[in-house]
Amino acid sequence: MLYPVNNNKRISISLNGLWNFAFADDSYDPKSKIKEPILMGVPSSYNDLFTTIKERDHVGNVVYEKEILLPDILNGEWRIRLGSAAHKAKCYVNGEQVCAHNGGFLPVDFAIPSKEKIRLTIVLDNRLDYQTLPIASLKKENGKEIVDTHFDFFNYAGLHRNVFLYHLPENPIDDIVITTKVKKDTKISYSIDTLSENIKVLVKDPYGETVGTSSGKNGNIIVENPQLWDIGCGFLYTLCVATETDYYEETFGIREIAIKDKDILLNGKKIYLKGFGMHEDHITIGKGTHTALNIRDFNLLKWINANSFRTSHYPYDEEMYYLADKLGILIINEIPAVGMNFWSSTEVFSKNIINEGTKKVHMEQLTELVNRDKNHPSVIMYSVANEANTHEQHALSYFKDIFSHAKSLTNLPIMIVEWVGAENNKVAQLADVIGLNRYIGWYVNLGDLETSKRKLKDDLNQYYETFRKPLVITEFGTDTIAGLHSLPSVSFSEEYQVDFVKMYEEVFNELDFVAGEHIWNFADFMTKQGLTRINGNRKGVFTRERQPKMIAHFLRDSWK
Ligand code: BDP
Repeated sequence: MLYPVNNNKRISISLNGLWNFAFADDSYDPKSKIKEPILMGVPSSYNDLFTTIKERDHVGNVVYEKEILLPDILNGEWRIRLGSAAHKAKCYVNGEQVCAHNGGFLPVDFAIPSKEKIRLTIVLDNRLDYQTLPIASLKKENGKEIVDTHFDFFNYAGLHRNVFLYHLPENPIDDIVITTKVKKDTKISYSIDTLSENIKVLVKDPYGETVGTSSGKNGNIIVENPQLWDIGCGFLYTLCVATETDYYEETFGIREIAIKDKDILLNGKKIYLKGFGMHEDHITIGKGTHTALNIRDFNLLKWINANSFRTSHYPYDEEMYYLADKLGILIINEIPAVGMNFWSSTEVFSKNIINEGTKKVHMEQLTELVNRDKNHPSVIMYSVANEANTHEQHALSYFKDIFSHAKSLTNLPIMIVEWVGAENNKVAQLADVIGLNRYIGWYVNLGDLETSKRKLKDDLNQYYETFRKPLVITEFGTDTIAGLHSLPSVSFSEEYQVDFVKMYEEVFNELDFVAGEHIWNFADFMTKQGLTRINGNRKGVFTRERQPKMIAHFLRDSWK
């Protein structure tokens, strides 16, 4: 499914802005209009727009509603596209259900079966359980339903991303897939999904010059002396596809990712990842997207000399990928398979808590993710899970299926992000690159960086000895209160964050199989309330307002 655009054949109209909204129970009937609507801003999480805990922590359904007069065009098809709908969505047109979707971090796209005035109703459900991604337990406590999340970010919900009304011509171009090979003569291969027979294709460089042409649904185009897409150099070509009825331009970069022994190679050269695990998280709008805030984040990534980030712990808004494409930033693209451990002795795979139903959802979301992001040069690998209980015997059969499904969708390397020690890990062998989250010196050995250093080095060495794969340290960090200083450094101070990261980097510098470091986290972010969370997780290198802590200056220098 291609992103909605405006051109000589297509119309795309933003439905962002004011919507009608209501809290609702399971008996809500979309046949009639919301009786006493609350005004709501889209895109945004609804949670932090309210002033009471009851509204902020609401569990269950909410309703978004908008009346639209469709422009008078007879041919073709009007469609709606929600950038995401957290977490489960049922979509109605004039009270009739037209679509249902499970998963709050990927697009929902459906046709409108009418050509006139419509009432669009989206019923969203923020309840999560063991057969959703992310994973949570749905419980009743003190007569109230609660979503006991097994992940460390606030369960924001709402229409988080851009909403479009868009029009497709008859026999539209349904999809375009582009792959590139970097050889002596660079080859661009494309395949186009459409019912049209007469298809013309051309490739333009960023200056608008045509550098290759072709025709037909599938083909190869050779570009002489291509400019490669690279770190800090987001050189983008455009594949322009024209049929009798439709036109679409899809940007792409010419680049090749490979894994060789302990190294990650971009265009045949070894790279070292410097950057962060991030979150989509902002004051007031929660997980809502905003172009200006996205730009600020990219400007900070550039300022600090980062070259990459992981979309911990779910796919981000598409604009983040377009910005990364343009700016030459690398992305590890993660599916929301987070919370697959309960931080207790409970076995989640072996006890069939996470089961075939979960696996089906996991696979469906991987398919949707790769389908959405396949043409972004910034995406260099996919992460299939974060901190699952991979020491359990049954985790192996679960992840064998997940890995083989991921491999059937993409040629890019597949990562799993681990917390389990190498000696017990049953799954990491399946990955092309292993992501490792480590908090030695924080959750264990707090304050003792000397012992931590020894333990960390042994631990990483053991990982490499066991699996012989490149290792990216996908999380390490300390909660740090901006403005709290201490000499000598103690936990929660800005000095301790610097000493901790310095020690980790000293270890990484000694180990050539460490292919990258992603600090946890880019910025402070909101979590559920908890005794180890001071109005959220404070491991940010930047505050939630996107201002630097002391560590940011250290990293800027170290990553130069
Ligand atoms: C890791 C999780 C991450 C948490 C982090 C932490 O992957 O989501 O926020 O720990 O504790 O276990 O800060």
